[in-house]
Amino acid sequence: MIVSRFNASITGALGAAARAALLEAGVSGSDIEEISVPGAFELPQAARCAAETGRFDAVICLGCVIRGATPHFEYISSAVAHGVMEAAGETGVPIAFGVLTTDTEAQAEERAGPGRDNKGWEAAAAGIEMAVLFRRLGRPPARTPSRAFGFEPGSARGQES
Ligand code: INI
Repeated sequence: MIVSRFNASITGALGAAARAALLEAGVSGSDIEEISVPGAFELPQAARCAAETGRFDAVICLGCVIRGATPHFEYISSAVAHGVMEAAGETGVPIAFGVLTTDTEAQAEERAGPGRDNKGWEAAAAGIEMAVLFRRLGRPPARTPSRAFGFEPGSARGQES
């Protein structure tokens, strides 16, 4: 997973929830690689780079953009969403979008709290589901040794076919 350091208390909570979701799904801790980037704007660049290595069954992008007084928010949010979609389309690797775009810090905190409503958890669950789906559709597993999701299709709890 790729975690942005901007608004670090929020993104740290997203990262912890994403990791918990992966572990609960049966992913081994040693197969989860965490990559840190400065801000949300850098997420798609790092996601593309990670996806192109062929080592990852899925990439999970986690960040938090909070609206300020300038149009900066719109530029970053839009660039990140488009960049993630483009990187996923062009690399063929599922890339989950766990980037909060909120008006206030309080709204971000609400979405980064404990439990399965945490958007990091949701992004990790989406990443797993897409990786399993791609495998079912015939995509070969990530190159070994994989440091991503070391699971076989259907082996993750809740993903049995
Ligand atoms: N990056 C964020 O992840 N969230 C923000 O709210 C934010 N704001 O508000 O500026 C932000 N800016 C940094 C940006 O993502 C890049 O790291 C920076 O522009 C360097 O490329």
